[in-house]
Amino acid sequence: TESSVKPRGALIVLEGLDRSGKSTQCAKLLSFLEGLGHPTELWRFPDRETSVGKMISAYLSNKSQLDDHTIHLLFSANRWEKRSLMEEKLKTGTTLIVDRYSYSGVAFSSAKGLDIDWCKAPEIGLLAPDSVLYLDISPERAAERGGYGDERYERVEFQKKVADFYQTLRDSSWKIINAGEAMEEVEKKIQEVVLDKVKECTKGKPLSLLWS
Ligand code: FDM
Ligand code: MG
Repeated sequence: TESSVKPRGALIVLEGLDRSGKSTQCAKLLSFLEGLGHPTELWRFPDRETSVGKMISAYLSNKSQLDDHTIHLLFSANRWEKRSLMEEKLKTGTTLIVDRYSYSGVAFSSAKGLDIDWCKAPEIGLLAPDSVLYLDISPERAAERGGYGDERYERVEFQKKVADFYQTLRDSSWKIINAGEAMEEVEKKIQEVVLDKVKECTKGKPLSLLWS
């Protein structure tokens, strides 16, 4: 059909442990794509600006306590409240670079002991990324990188469990980037993968939904 060949923006997700370099690489990728003239925005989850996001932020900084299921659903709600804007941006040609998405949601909550299928369920129907780039670093090396802050989850033992669940979640479409390499190397690898995807989406690659 005519609409299926409409050019659109690409949904690019970066995932990885805390201190894997996601935020730095997201910022670099944004200026790279902008420099090539592609309309691009950088998003992150949790989006701490919304009212749901403020509850999440209070929880992460240990200012509030919440049941594990409750905070899981808030993280998911935080993605749902941005879903329609996300679709609109993509359909009007803006590429979105997203720093963490549903995979963080499932990996972190499963690492606490919640059932993985229960964790996936509220993500069903969100937009599926065109590309997931996983910045791969060992929990020990990540911890050496200037150490962690005071937020919940920033502990090596916990991050090890998160890494195991990321492993369970990944499929053959994920691009595993060795995040232990020099920053410039990581940057170049990400650029290659992402440019291909941006081109596919320009040619009308259809949007699909999680969880697939
Ligand atoms: N996190 C992030 C979750 O537990 N679930 C989610 O759905 C998302 C998006 O929140 F420890 C965790 C991962 C991390 C923390 O993320 C805050 P940032 O990227 O450090 O802001
Ligand atoms: Mg953090």
